[in-house]
Amino acid sequence: MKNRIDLDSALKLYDSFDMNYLSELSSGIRQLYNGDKVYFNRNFHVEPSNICRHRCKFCSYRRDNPQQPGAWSMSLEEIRDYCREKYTEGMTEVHVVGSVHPDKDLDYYVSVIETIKKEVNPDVTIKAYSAVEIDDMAKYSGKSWSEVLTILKDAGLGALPGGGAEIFEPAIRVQICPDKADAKTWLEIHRTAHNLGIRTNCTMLFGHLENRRDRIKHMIALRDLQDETKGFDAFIPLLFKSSNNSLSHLGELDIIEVLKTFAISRIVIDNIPHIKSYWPMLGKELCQLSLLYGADDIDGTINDSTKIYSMAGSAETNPGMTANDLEQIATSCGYRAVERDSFYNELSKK
Ligand code: V47
Repeated sequence: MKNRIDLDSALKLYDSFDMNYLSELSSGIRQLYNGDKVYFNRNFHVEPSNICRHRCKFCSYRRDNPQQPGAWSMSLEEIRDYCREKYTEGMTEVHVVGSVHPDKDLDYYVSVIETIKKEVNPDVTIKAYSAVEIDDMAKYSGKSWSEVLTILKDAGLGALPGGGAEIFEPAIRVQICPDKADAKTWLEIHRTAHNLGIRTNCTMLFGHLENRRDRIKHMIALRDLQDETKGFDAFIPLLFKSSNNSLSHLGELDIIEVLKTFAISRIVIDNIPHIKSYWPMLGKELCQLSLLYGADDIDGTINDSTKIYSMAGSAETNPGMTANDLEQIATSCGYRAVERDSFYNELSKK
């Protein structure tokens, strides 16, 4: 593609302090892709367990074993009951955020999807399991990534969330999450999913040990894969939250750096249609401001169903918003709120 911003030019822009220019440029690009729309959906999360083999240093959620305070593990019956409690008419997506549980096998992960599918409306999209979890399912079942993804797709998997990407730069990745899928594996699993017709999201965890150059390189790696497969729907910059984890001493980024990161991601990633601003992590105000720096999607209603970010210190301790609340965030910035399904098909107003 011609006239594409490269690493050094993106870095120059990132290093500048012209917030007005960054806002104008990123907003101009978001306008080209998404006009005056801000997308949202109606969804809830299922977090079946937080017991995890991996020891990511940024994670405040994981526990080693069921005996540790704060550990949980849901049976299929508990997942069914939880879906009954959280599902409400009109929801279009269930997002499953798991862990790599030492005692669960592929059959269990298939059953989780089948249980949710059976319990909620069968038209609901199940967005489940990060590439890291897919990698471990393959390892422990002796199957290939493609076989695992096909089995999950046949069970009802609709899309993969973007988690586990963290930061691709090996020198940083080895310090923050040394024992899980490396960058090459993460990208290859998403390539495999795209080739099987499974659409996915992608993320970047920023604000820990990485620098601006590492972030831009991460964005360019995603841009390169998207050139090839066109399988990513949204990029989600995930701001590191520093409470209750092994990187707490790092503190958190200031608002200017966060907004710059949104703008730069919209400018660099010129081929992924949506930049998602995930409000349960950012908080409502910062989410709203990010709409002026390239973001066009604010995810969902959530219905108080995720704990990852509140455990890491997010101000949103019981995250839940109504469709009206989400619409208000968009319209107060001069945008038009549009309800979508998981694949950005627009839904008519109810
Ligand atoms: O990979 C963990 C992040 C991710 C912390 O696809 C943290 O629509 C900040 O991937 N501070 C999992 N972030 C969640 C995820 C996601 C979230 C929202 C939407 C979508 C989507 C995907 O959460 C992990 C990691 O990068 N994370 N701990 C923390 N302390």
